[in-house]
Amino acid sequence: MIKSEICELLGIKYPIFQGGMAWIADSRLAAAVSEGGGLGIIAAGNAPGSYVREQIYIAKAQTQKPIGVNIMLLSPYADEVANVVIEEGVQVVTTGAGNPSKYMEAWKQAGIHVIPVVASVALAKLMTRLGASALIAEGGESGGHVGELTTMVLVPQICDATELPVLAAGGIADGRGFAAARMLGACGVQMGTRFLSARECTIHPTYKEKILKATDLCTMVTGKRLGHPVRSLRTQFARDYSKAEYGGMPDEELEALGTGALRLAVQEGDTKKGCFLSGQIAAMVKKEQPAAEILSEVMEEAEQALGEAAGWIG
Ligand code: TUI
Repeated sequence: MIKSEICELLGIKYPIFQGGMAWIADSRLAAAVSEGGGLGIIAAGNAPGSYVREQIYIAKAQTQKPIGVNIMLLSPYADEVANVVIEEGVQVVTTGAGNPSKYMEAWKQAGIHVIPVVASVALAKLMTRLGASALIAEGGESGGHVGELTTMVLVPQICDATELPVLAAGGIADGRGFAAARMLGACGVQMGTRFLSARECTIHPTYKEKILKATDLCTMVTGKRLGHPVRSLRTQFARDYSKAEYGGMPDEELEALGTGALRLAVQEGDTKKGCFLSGQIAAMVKKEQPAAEILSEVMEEAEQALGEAAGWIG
């Protein structure tokens, strides 16, 4: 059994978080992950507070175990959702795509464990000062909104910059990735793409199939020009968007092209207009399986990998 300080802090069995993927990580997936021993996280994405409140209710009816909520800081509803997590007594809040400083005091007052995603040493230091419970260091191999640095480069620097427990994210989908993350100084991992293959993940069957069939060079980053780079599968949509981005389409038109694309992928499986967010590791996600099985399999593989590593020393 691999021990981790994050398990003791949060009262979970395995040091594995499920990423708060917008439109995807709903109460069903989050409850299944928490029941399976990890930390299930409901994604607020761009949804209003009422949606998040409802998802929290549903998840709480399905599991007594801790559940997290991810707040996407670019959302127009971020302020509203920031209050909902306080009102609903959520135990863990993760944040993404920005700097959550203005909410930290209120969340801490409410006894919430705040675990921001950081993509730089500067933000890691600031979050440590403001009282975060742990940090998620997410490298650009991840799906969705990406920072500049890779996981390999980011994680050890974040670990050196803070005393807090650090979870590694971006490019991790199995026990080898988990073991590597531990070697870099992380106490655990967050996985997104791997959980797209969970049986309890309710994305459109076309989305799931695309992940299961993905190969090594299947993802690309678009959106750099507007300041919000996003990694997704290299679909017709992604190629068209990239062409428009580098072909000089005006900002407003480019913005409009991306609007609603995530929902179209998740709910309709629309390969022409949908944006299928995915990490680079999709190629290693091979089959659909229950979330609980993903968790136990990753931990078992990690134990084997770390056990083998111990034998390398003569
Ligand atoms: O947030 C994510 N992944 C996401 S958010 C999302 S929705 C979206 N839609 C349109 C445009 C952009 C996003 C889809 N996927 N992951 C966590 C994450 N946070 N990765 C990187 C960061 C990050 C980057 C810079 C966090 C903080 C940061 O700096 C903030 C600052 O002000 O210093």
